[in-house]
Amino acid sequence: MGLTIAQKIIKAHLVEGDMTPGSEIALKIDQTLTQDATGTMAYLEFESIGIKRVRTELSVAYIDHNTLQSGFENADDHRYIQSVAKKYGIRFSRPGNGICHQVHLERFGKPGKTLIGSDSHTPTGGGIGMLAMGAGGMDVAVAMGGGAYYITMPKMIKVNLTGKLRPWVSAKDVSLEILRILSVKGGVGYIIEWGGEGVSTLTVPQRATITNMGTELGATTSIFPSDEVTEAFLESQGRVEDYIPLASDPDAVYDRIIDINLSELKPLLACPHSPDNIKSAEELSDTKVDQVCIGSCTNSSLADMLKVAAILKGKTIDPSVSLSVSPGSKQVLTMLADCGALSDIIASGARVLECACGPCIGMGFSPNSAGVSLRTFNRNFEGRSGTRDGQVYLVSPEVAAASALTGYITDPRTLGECPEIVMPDKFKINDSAVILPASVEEADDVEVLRGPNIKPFPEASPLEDNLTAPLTLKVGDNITTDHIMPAGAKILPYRSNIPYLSKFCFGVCDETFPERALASGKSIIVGGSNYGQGSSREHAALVPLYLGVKAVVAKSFARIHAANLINAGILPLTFKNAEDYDKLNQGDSLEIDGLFEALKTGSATLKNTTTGESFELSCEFSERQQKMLLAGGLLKYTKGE
Ligand code: MIC
Ligand code: SF4
Repeated sequence: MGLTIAQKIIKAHLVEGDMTPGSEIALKIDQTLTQDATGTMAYLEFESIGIKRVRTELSVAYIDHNTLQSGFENADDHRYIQSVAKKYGIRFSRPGNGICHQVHLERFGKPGKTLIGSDSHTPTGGGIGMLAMGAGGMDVAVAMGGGAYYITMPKMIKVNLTGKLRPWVSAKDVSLEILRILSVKGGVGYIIEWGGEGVSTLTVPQRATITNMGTELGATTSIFPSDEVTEAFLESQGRVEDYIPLASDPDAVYDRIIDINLSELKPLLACPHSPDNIKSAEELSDTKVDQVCIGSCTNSSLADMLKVAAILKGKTIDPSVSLSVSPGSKQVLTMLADCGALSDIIASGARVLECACGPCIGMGFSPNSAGVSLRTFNRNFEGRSGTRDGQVYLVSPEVAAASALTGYITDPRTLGECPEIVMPDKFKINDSAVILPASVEEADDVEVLRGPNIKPFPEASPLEDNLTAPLTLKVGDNITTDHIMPAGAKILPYRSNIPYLSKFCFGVCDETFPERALASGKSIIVGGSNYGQGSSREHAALVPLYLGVKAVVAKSFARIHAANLINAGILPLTFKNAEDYDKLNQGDSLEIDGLFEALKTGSATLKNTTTGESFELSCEFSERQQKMLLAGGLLKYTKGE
């Protein structure tokens, strides 16, 4: 039987397990990336493993999230990451060099390689034919130490593309269309492979926009073939030697095939507060817009920025709109400046922000109260913008620029002819903002610089056979990690200070939770389906761990968050009958007895001692996961404690 592209890369990197969908497999990881908001914790964990130098082909530490430096905290963390990178053999991408996924695509990604990153949008690398996955910091730490990365062997979806995007319609609209078809849970357990004759019409940055937002589908990752378009991109980045062709076998088997005709797509938006709440721009054209933000790892390539500049050229944005533009990398910004497009953006009235995540993670540029904000980003979860009642819509750069000019949600097709942009044959290469690590000989003398904001991280105690604890929080479906552990300018600087962060845990849902959980000592959380969707932040597990959470019982879990819970030593258990969710109430006293046996049989009984009812839970874990849970998490398991 033929293989898909992803299956070929998996086969070439398989170190344990067999490739039957649903079973656990272990993969050799060629490259890792971290960003600063998850990186500090990942490097603290890496240090605690006690290895002298990373064992990957390439590891890069990016600084792109926490760039505000409104106090010493971020600056200290940056220094810490820079010194750790120097000591342990990791390249350090300085603040200002750009968003990790954009820079990695430009300078480091290689078709056919495996990459894990402590950021959920690592699948951006699938645009260049990499098997690139988001992971928790601990998993990245272990991979840097040469350990394998464990996933459940995914099933395969093929999206068969035909036709060609029409003027004013963009790769972002392809992402929004697949979200409309599949929803934010539709990709869970799958790798999404993009194929068909339409693929050759898409550039690498367009492909990367699409694989980037595969994360919003819950997919393990998304991937494109590596073809002449990939080769041309690598050539223009001065690294054609990294090219290898990659295609699926003609008789490759997919679990599901979805057809999308690119020629039929139109400009779309994801409405508040979910990336799968899709409407067309023409339907929403009466909606007044207060703010427009262009950038993020989804839409900050040179081509996207040139398109925006061409739309804005010679015009002024509507007086009621505030527009921000954050180019994705120093390379993009430099080339925009060199060709004069940056001047067109500035002259239109835009505020040009640094090459970083910026508003996407609530680092400034929060909208006004109840403000309508159009963003070329990938997530519009409630409160993520920093304004609790902000109304965030996800859009393409074309819709963003058009709407900034008119002050209303605008279908850009109403603006007349779409301006043509000319892409250069060669990108401007200057890697001076990537600092190389010390040599093996010099590494011992490098001192790791720690600031006072770094506090020890919590570690779980080994699993106990009986868990008796109150239900301290009950939440609904699609709870995101932004609900569990919010980000934003006020909180992000404390990512290496779990005790401080814990005060904000579940703040969007219930501000009283942290106090209640601490007072209870041990507790259990109950959730709906797709619990923990969104980011890879392991803080969404470490902070509940600190607050005494021992188990989360949900209808289903998002992939990375479930792994983070197990890594932290918290039990993710699922209802065997989803209706049992309705029979539990916040404040109930719960008991799960015989956990050691339950791990072996895969079934546990949850007793609600308040009502006297009992429910069956699925407690199915691989042997490795069982050992981790028994030991009290991944680090203890890895160190053999
Ligand atoms: C995000 O987009 O939510 C983030 C911020 O990039 C996160 C990582 C983090 O929380 O630090 C992600 O996507 O994994
Ligand atoms: Fe940064 Fe936003 Fe991308 Fe996350 S989604 S990596 S915050 S740009």
